[in-house]
Amino acid sequence: MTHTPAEKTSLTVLGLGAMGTALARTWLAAGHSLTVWNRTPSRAAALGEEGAAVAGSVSDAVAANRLVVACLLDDASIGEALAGVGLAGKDLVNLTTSTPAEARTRAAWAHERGARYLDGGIMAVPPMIGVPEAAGYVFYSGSRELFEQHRETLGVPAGTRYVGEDAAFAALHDVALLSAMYGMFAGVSHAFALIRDEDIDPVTFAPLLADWLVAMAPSVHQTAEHLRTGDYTQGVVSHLGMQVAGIPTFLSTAEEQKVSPELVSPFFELMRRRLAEASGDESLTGVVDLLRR
Ligand code: FVH
Repeated sequence: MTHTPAEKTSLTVLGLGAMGTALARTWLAAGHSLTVWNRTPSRAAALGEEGAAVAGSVSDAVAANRLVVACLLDDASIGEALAGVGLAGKDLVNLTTSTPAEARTRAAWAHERGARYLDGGIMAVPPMIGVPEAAGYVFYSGSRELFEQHRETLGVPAGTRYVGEDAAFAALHDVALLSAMYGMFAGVSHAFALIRDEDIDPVTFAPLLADWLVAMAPSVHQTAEHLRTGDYTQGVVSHLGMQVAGIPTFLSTAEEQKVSPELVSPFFELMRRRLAEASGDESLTGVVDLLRR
């Protein structure tokens, strides 16, 4: 591994889109010697002025350092950009958003080429990079040895969370958390739609909604405990039977407010299905089992 006099690992960043540029800039600002490459060369100019070495080709960029961080658009662009590039002896850290299967395949692809491999899932948007107070972080999975070796360097732009040797796990954690986020966005959209045509100020309503979501968020711990023990009734306060009995109120309210129930109906349907086959004393955890194919 190449070290600068200050013992900071030198590295290469491939891909200077919004995220790649933010990552590269924090390493540069932290004193790491940096080589960058981007398919469209003009996007590398600013970093060049800030002190990064701008490689003329992806092969030169990869050759410049053992640690190579890639942050391209998608998995296909990684295959395209690195086709025919020598990776033997390299430590490839791929922060490109991928599916779990793509990550596993990409890890095998890197190993076949003689590289060690880490996959990453970024839980941050570009303005959160290099801002510790923003609490952004990156999930990493794949070679633990590689992660431990580069932990400090990888921790410069954002926090790090290593989630296992299986290269797929970073992507899986990433997509699981983002999926939960979209479920929340769906509920929030429905809530605002319900009040939209009334004399209720959305700006006054917003903190009520945000506080309620925060208050309900710890319920994920009970769901996790239920999944671990297999007992979905332990400590349940708001049981499934009661919640299913409340569904007509939610649907009628949507109808009264002239709001489509299309975002909430699928979840209500799963709650009803679970009640039809299980105990009304359960939590909502049984829905997880209904979703598994
Ligand atoms: N930006 C965000 O909010 C999210 C936050 C969470 C993680 N994502 C993922 O990060 C990857 C990169 O995202 P990005 O924001 O940097 O994306 P763009 O600004 O669109 O830049 C894309 C870069 O990829 C290069 N590229 C695209 N196709 C190819 C290819 N076939 N060969 C080589 N490079 C390619 C593109 O190059 P150019 O268009 O400038 O020539 C950009 O450098 C992504 O996986 C997000 O899901 C970001």
